[in-house]
Amino acid sequence: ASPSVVLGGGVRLGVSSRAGLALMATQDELKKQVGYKAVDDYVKSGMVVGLGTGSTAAFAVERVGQLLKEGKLTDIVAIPTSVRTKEQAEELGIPLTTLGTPESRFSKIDVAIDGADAVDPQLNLIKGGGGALFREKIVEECADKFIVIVDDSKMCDGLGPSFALPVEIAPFCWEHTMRAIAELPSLKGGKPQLRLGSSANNAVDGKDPAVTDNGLYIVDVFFDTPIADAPKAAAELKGLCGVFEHGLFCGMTTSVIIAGKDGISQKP
Ligand code: ABF
Repeated sequence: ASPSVVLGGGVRLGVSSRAGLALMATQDELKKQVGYKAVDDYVKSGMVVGLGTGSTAAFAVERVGQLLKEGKLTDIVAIPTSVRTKEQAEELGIPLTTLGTPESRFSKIDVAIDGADAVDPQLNLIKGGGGALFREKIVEECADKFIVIVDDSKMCDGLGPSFALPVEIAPFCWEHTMRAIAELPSLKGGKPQLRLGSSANNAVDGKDPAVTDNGLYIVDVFFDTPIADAPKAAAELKGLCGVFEHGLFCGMTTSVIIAGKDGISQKP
């Protein structure tokens, strides 16, 4: 994918025709199906719920709000993974908290529901196309269950070629950090590129770096071939000075709910 057409991260789809718009409508329907199913199957009254970010997760947030309003869910407290999601949840009247509250009840999350940019056969993920990867990761690590919701376009044989890997880095000496990322043995062949835009929440091409909710930059690493060992790459990235967080989510997924033209499936 060319970064010049990207909104957020390494998005693949170009939509300029009627057929393209129809495809988007279909994909939206698939996203809604998995978003609603995840909430219906996994969210129960009294739970602390991690709310993901992105167009698929937005349907899960919508469903939580809907069920609360109808009185079918009660006593829910939610932790949003981005400013965008916080605003959506507030509009829907979903009670919110953060991981930072002293009440022990909120130091653990019952279930987190979120989208992904790519899912490999081991259910490792690339996330962060929307720039919210740090808050997503910390919330989802605290969750007893992490439910991933995707349409089938996100499933891949190996992470990398289908969607660029986002890495959140400090603005200070960012060029140095980007070079260090390019030199990591486990990311061999990866081509890092600074994400541009006015902000990670409303990324558009421009000459300023995109800035995340944490005030940091994002580097998108583009690959022609799959990352050979995603857990190793995750560890090497974390070892780099200047890297705050990265979009490899390895060994975190409880289950992936996948919507395709032939219906909904789930792994495992
Ligand atoms: C979040 O939203 C991100 O981790 C991921 O980048 C993105 C997926 O967005 P969408 O559901 O809009 O494809 O889950």
